[in-house]
Amino acid sequence: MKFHDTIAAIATARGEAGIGIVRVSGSLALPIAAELFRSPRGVSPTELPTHTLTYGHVIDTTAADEVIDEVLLGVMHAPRTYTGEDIVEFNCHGGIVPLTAVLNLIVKNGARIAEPGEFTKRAFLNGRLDLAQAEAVAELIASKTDLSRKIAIDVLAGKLSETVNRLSDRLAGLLAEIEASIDFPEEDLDFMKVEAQLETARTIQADLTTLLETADEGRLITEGVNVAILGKPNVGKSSLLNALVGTTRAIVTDIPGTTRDTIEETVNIGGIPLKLIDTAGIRQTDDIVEQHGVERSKAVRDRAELLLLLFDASQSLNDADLELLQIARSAPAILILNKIDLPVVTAPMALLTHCPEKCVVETVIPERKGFDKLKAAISEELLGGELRIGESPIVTNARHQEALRRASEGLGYAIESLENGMPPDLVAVDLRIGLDGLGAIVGKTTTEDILDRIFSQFCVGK
Ligand SMILES: Nc1nc2c(ncn2[C@@H]2O[C@H](COP(=O)(O)OP(=O)(O)OP(=O)(O)O)[C@@H](O)[C@H]2O)c(=O)[nH]1
Ligand SMILES: [Mg+2]
Repeated sequence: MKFHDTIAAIATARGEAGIGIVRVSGSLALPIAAELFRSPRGVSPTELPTHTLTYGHVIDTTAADEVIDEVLLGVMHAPRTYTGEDIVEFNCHGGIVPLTAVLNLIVKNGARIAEPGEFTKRAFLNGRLDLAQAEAVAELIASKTDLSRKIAIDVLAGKLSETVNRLSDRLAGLLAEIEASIDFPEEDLDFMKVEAQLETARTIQADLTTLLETADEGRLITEGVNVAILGKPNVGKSSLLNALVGTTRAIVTDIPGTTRDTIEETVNIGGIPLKLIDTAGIRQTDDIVEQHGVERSKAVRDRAELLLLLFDASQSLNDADLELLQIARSAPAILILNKIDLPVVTAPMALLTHCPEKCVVETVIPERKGFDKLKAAISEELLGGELRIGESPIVTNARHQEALRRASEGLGYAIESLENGMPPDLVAVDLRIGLDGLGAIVGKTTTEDILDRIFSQFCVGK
């Protein structure tokens, strides 16, 4: 695809840094560089070999050749570039003023400021990346843990697309076979043939399901989970937050009712970003501020995807404890029996009689005693144990999950139709829904407005 305009943007983050990059892509990239850039050797950017860096200055020719910045100019000729077009990159000094000055000169010479994600959109439209790979670029940039980085880099390398394309090819093969029996109807009486088609459809469906099953885990890894820390006053909730975060984020005192408002902090446990939410201790109180805090704790409890429920081993269970145990019976929760360094009044068994299905972890939070077990219990509760990232790709993107679901649904209907001896043209319709779903992941069957929505979420300059 050929675009008529040349786009430019500051590709690095705003703020002060050693370098900052202004990227230009399009047919005017080299002529614009020739206009603005002077090397001491007097070589014009149009004569520079591709994929090289050259030292020089950016000059404003309309202001008596004023030097704007000292730069390294990167020159990359189409088609082996990120966008598939000619690209030049001005490696400037990393401050917003020099960068903006260079960008303004580029625009004055005929480029247009790029929309968010427009470089990557061009890369997609020029066939340099498929849609799943293009989205992985944004996911890589936004990754919060090393694990989400690893997954994104795999998708960028084409691991997910390969799997999806293979599934797609198999489905297309089946569709071709079934369409052939529409054209030659006498053959659809062939029982053996329908059995073989069913078998093929079922194996494709099984592989599709395996891929789809990675999605819940995958989204957990990239998006993280809300984890509420709940318990009666003084049980050690804020101490737990601080210990897991590794700093004194929340105030800890021996006065019950210390925490009044919710405090949130993200930590990485077992590769999953957990948004820990410390709450006010739950009790009946006349203090207005504390009452609001208690209300807020209950609201947090409702939107959390995992509850860490704290109990004090040195005290007997009270009404607030019993209420939490009641909640734990029907919610994802880990029971933490804290302060086991003190004379023990409440034993794990006392909690287990109320919630026999749950895991109880005994801790001494200030000493981090029991933390390995706690972290293992959190991973177990969220993922059912260790993360399985290996050869097969993991789906982390909501759009991909939805498309796979659609594909699986279409294929499911096709299988049903085959089982019930429906005419092949009906089976074909369902198979096409399946193919469309798979095609949407890599961008073969994606509409313009979906593309716009995807790329508008990118940062500027990418
Ligand atoms: N002995 C002992 N003391 C602990 C332990 N964990 C926390 N504490 C102490 O218990 C007190 C209360 O701790 P916090 O973390 O403020 O308790 P909290 O649940 O946040 O209390 P509120 O904010 O009032 O609801 C502090 O003095 C902590 O040092 C423990 O395992 N053993
Ligand atoms: Mg507290």
